[in-house]
Amino acid sequence: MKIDRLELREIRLPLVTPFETSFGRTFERRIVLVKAFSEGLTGWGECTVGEKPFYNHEDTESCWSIIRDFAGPMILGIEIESPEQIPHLTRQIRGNKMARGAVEAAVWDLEAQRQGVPLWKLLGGTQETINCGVSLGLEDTDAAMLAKVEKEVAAGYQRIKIKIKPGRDVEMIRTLRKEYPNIVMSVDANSAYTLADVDLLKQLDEFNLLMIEQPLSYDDIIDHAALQPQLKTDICLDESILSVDDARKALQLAACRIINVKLGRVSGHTEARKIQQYCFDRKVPVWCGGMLEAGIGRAHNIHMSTLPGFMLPGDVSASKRYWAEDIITPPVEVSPRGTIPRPTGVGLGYEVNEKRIEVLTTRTEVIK
Ligand code: OSB
Ligand code: MG
Repeated sequence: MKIDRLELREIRLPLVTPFETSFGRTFERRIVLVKAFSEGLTGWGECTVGEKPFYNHEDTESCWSIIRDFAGPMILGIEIESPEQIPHLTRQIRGNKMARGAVEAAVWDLEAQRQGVPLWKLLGGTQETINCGVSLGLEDTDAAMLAKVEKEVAAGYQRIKIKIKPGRDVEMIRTLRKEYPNIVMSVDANSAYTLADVDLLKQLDEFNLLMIEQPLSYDDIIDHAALQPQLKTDICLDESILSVDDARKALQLAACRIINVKLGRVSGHTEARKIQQYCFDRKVPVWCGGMLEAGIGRAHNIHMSTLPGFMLPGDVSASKRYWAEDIITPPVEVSPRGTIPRPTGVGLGYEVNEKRIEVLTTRTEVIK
């Protein structure tokens, strides 16, 4: 197949409730969508980048220009036999993986449609349903956090992840654990601590957490390797794993025992699948992370999560937790057992609501 043209769109989508991490609060998303055209078919990708370069170095604006000026032109008009060629075609671009991953995602959707199969089948997914957890943003009070935990436990989610930061950590988790001693619970620090905080982090061991996600610097593996042996709790790396090579290094150094795979952070399905395979071969669990995606990104996450290495519940939750109305139909729904069935339709298996996207669009650009 040859990609004839790409259409870039930026949409604005307000969150139903603000989401706060240790690096800031998000009220409204600015999302870049990529629509790829080939032989009468169209494929969709969603860029998973944040509005500000606070999670990683990329932002909505940088992704727009990288796709428009570099990643887009590099894949146009070239005979592509498999979407796995996309990382190779864009290899001259250093970093900027979320931008490149969005383009790759659109081509995977296209190829699945061209073959007339659901994306999970093309990727090699084996799981019939995926297991879902939720990520709960920071709250100023324990009471507010407790109310959120209560709601999501009642909804059936299989794992509750709590964002933490200095001052909102040990005592808050103690309060939550008192009310919910037996639920599967984890914490995510988004790099809010340093090795100087090891005594504090050790105190989290008493709460029987499934994992502590990214306690130290966003670009660190070495200090995490110094921290892991001092903790009983498993460390999960998110921010600092950008490739299968990073996963190998982290596991060789025993810097973590679990890996969070985010499609954009690792540059797309091709690399995500490699990380998943590398970890699966070593019995290291991976799970699918989230970046407050709208429906297209959420659908890609669902397909990825059917791969056999995704052994722990992911941050793949219902559309309604984030959006009054999603950009796909039907919206993503989670069963009372905390699962999502793999889609049965061709490609993403959800209908992209182009009318809704049109209404939300703040800018469009065609790359030919
Ligand atoms: O670290 O997992 C993270 C959201 C934005 C940036 C980073 C993270 C998150 C989340 C939300 O935890 C996960 C979701 O999309 O539900
Ligand atoms: Mg995280």
